[in-house]
Amino acid sequence: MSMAQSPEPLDVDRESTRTGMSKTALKQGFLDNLFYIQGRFREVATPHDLYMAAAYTTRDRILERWIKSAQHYKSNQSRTVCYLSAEFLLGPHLANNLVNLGIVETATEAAHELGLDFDAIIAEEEEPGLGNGGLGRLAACFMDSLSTLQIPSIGYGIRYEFGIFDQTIEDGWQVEKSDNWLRNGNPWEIPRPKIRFPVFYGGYTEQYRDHDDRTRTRWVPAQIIDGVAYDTPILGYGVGNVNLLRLWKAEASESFDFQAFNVGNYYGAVHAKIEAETISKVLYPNDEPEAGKELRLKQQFFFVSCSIQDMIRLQFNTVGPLDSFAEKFVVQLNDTHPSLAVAELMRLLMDEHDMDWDRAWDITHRVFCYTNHTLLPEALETWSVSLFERLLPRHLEIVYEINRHFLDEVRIRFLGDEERVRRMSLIAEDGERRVRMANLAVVGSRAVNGVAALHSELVKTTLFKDFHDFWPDRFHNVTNGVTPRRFMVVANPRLARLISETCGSDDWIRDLGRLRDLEAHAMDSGLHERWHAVKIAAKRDLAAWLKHRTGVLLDPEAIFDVQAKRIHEYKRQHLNLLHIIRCYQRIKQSPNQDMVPRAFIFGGKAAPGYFMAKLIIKLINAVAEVINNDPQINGFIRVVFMPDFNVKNGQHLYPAANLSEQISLAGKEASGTGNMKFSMNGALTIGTLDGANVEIREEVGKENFFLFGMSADEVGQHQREGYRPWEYYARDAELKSDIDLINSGLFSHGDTQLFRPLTDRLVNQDPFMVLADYRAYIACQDHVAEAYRDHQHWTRMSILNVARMGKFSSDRAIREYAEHIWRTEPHPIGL
Ligand code: NBX
Repeated sequence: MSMAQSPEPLDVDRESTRTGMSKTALKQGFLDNLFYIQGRFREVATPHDLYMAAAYTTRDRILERWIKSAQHYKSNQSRTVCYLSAEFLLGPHLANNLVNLGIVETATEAAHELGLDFDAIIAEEEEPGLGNGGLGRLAACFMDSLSTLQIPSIGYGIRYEFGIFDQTIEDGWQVEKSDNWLRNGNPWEIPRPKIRFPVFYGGYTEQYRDHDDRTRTRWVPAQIIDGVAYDTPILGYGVGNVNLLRLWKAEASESFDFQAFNVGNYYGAVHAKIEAETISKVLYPNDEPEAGKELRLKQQFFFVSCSIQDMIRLQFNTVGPLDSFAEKFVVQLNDTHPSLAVAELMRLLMDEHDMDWDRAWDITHRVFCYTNHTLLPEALETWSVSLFERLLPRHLEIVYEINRHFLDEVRIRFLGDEERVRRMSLIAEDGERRVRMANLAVVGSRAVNGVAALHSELVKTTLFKDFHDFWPDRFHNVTNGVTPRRFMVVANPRLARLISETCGSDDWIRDLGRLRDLEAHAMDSGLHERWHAVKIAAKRDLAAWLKHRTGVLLDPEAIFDVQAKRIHEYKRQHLNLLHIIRCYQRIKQSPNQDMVPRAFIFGGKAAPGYFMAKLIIKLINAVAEVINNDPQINGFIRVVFMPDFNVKNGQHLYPAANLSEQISLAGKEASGTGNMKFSMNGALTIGTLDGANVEIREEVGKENFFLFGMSADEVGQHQREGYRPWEYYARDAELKSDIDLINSGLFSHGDTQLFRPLTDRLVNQDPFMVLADYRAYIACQDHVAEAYRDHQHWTRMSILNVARMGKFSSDRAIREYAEHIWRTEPHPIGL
């Protein structure tokens, strides 16, 4: 960090050092914060001190807008969207907030004049990794769009002390390191020690007679834990609106505390405190398959209970009586993780606020809406009735009662169809009795949606077919979107600048449909040259970054072929690997052939307990080691695994990609959002007709998309007819030789057994039909290589991909939720 001379004292009044947007105000604000918050002067400040001062200087400017927004929303009694999500994968705040404040240039100049390395300050921020992948990142994009569209909203979730693990690669294997993201403090959050709610667990319920001699139920818990609010402001782009992300931290209770149970037992008291705090300690790192862990159920109830209690408090503070609760609030359930909210709102309305069942249910089922993110059966949440009863005895009674009312209605509609009743029940009765959280979410909500057109169809025709028969109007589609602020403006400033210059305005940043203006220039050779230069510059940056972190050197002229997402068999990273091995064998067989150079880049974490996914990472690294060190290959193809793929590192990847791998088995990827991020940055997609790929292809045009593989219908048909992967292996000599090469030990220093679990699974079971799609994939990759030779044409396709991505802004998605599902209005806050 270069440390220039102190600037002359600056002549600004105190007020404007907190809120002023001028360069002078930013400089003085920064120096003040460095001094008064970090307690440092310039000459001894560490890079982290500088980052903290920059963060506080930025936050100061957001807080003024935040207070204004809160005042406006309160006095207007605005209808509020509450987005309940166990995960918010925010990514670094600083650069994003500067973009949304519109002061990137001023701040850059201010830093420069202070002799500071602005990029180094931005890079200093450790991201809050409070999510696993797509679902958590979607919640973060939605928060950005809610603020930008000026819709009053609160995101509710958990303030995990440890987010998703940091991934390192050792000897080719994934090794997990704990993510101690709060270690150096978090300048973006404001603790609210007085916003605190008790959360009950365990114990029993009992009936009693109230003052009107009515029979009521009360829950006598065995444990009470407090949830304390930590607030992070979420600023919209170019608007005065700032919404609230409220995350709950678990603490030992003040009321039900030590004195009562631990008189004279100091050690026990401290132990109780530690136990309480474990609830918000760590994010569960498994994405799809459900583990059914008690602590996870406790986490879910913890944040749900705090959030609903907070909403009731806000109702009393603003509107008043609870009767209008469903007019004041709409709650979106991000998957089933928060679906206990249905039972918790019923409990609070009845047991704490004196309502009878019918009134409470009338409110409850008008408040909730539920988004489904997966069809994979192993990912659907269920909880054993015995665990549920032990932890949440009152909620089990309420779930039973909801079920009784619901199944009575089903029986009346479908006389005698007990099989249907069994399928739709909130309780699974085959084997150990379990609570079906997805059924609870559907029954408790007035709207249910999938996250891409194909997925929403499959939701209606397969997963929730019975429910769709029963309530056809309840089902909707809202195709996912991502925020162009983070994934274009922050991640790829060069491209953003070029687009604004070409279109003559930066309106596209808030209205992504305006990217269409690029189409008029798609044939312009001047633009082609600049477009190509922007891509090459991003590829150089990424190459330098990867060289520094992995030692692998990539050729910026090569096709950057990228697959970055969680490692999962259904996403088929191993199909990509089979193509790499095919390229390798081809070069070995005819070393002098004219081939287009390629850099194969992977990124993604595997769930720590998912053996097959971890073996895929090992195989990627093993193949990389052999190919990258084979002198005969001579760098023609290179393979590299980017360690620790997260939001921050992803921002290096999207701008540099030429080819985006979206190759899941059709019908398995609900939407995908990485597909959108790549395409917005000018990568072309090679993909199946899965999730949002279908709609991306519709938008960009089929001539600008590399399609391969079976459709979801064909997959279903093939499976019904009986899928026999070993026949593909036996019949296709190249496929056989690629798999055999893995088994030969070439990639494992002679160990012929290491990758057997993977190759045996492919040949004998292949649940995601890698072998069935192999031939089509290889053929399609050959088309990609041919197309890349024609630089002009490729660049034109790249421009058209970006020009036609308007639909995939999260602003469009949020507008659809607001109009069709939430029925909320914008509340603009002036600047
Ligand atoms: O949600 C993902 C889907 O797989 C994507 O297709 C989709 O685009 C995205 C947003 O709609 N699901 C996902 O990321 N799930 C999880 O991360 C997850 C986390 C915890 C858990 C189950 C799933 N217990």
